[in-house]
Amino acid sequence: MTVKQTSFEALTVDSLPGRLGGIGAVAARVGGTSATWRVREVGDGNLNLVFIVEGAAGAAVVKQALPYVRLVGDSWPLPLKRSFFEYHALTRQEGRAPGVVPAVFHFDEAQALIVMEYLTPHVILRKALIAGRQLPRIAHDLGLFMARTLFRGSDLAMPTRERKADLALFADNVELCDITENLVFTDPYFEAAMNRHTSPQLDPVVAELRADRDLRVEAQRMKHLFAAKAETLLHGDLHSGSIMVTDTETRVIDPEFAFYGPMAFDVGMLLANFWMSFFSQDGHEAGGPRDSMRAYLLGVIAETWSVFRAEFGRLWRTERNGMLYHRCLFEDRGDVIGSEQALGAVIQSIWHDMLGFAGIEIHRRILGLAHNADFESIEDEDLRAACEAPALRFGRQIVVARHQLHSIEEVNALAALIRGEARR
Ligand code: SR1
Ligand code: MG
Repeated sequence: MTVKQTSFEALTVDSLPGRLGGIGAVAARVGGTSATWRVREVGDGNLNLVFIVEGAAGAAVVKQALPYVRLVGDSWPLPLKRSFFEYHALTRQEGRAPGVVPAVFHFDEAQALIVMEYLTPHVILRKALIAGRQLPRIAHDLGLFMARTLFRGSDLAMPTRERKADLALFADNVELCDITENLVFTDPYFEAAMNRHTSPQLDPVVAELRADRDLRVEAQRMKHLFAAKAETLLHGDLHSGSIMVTDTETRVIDPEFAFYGPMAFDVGMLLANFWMSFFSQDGHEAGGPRDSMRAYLLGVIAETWSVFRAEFGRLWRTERNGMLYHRCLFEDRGDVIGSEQALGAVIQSIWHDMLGFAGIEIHRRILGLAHNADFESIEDEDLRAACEAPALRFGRQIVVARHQLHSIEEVNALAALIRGEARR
């Protein structure tokens, strides 16, 4: 008999079948008796436990929050309620961009656990890009996902009472916002205790960046925007480790950082991770040159932005039923040109903000606490630093000069130029 656990207790590989075997939605999905389930803990993220449970009928993933940051340990407590926000974000994302996020089978708030679809044979996008795989669908699928979730979660589309209620709900995701506010926007720009970087190779460029007044000012302007522009429900942590892929499917996972913030944040974080992959490819050439991978990544970046912009425009024309840019001021009085002008202004503001957020994401992954495997898996530290230094310089340029950059092709050309100069 399964006894319903009321106070939080972290699952283990051994306790999981007994604890979840009596939950109908889980038992039906996995099948057989829980005593025969095969359970593995596979979490390699910074925060949570993740189990894969397999049985006679199928499999499921069980994700459980821990009351602390897994990466650091129990010296850094973190509330379990992030699981609540992840669950609610998943349900909203499913409604706004159907079929992209994993299906949820069961949610237990007290145990901070979500039982969800096991995605197989999907792999984490970051690992695929490190391995040099060129996924044909990611730009299209992710451009659509971002446009749909960001547009449909905003006052462009939602009844404003509903959006304000949702904003209030997610406003309590304070501690995860606090992680982003500090680790992403502040710590990289001074000698914060938890920072680390490839040293001594990067020391000169790190000193240069931290001495850069314009960069510090612009980074804080971006942080101000992040904190103050409660525009839409963000994924909040949309990097290539939060995406699972096959050649034919792209799925987005892990929205525990969800909150109402600026649309450009998700877009900037995602494109930053593609640009980091671009700069890191020089460190993964043991199996042969990665020129075609670099060209592929710049193509992915351009296509993601173009699909995002096109889908955002389509939604603007067909689903703009919220209180912003009301049709009574434009289409209803025959002024389609005015509506298109307003759309252009909204896209332009996302564009410039996206570049600012992207540059900062690049900096924090090289200078802050939470690094990414694109660079970290390059064992030769001289080679790693040779990849990271131009990425840092590129990041600085797209933050500080973001209002002078006008097209994605121009930004990609800048990335190629900065990489080329570093290799001379
Ligand atoms: C302490 S958490 C560090 C990072 O891991 C998560 O995936 C987020 O990206 C966060 O910034
Ligand atoms: Mg995550």
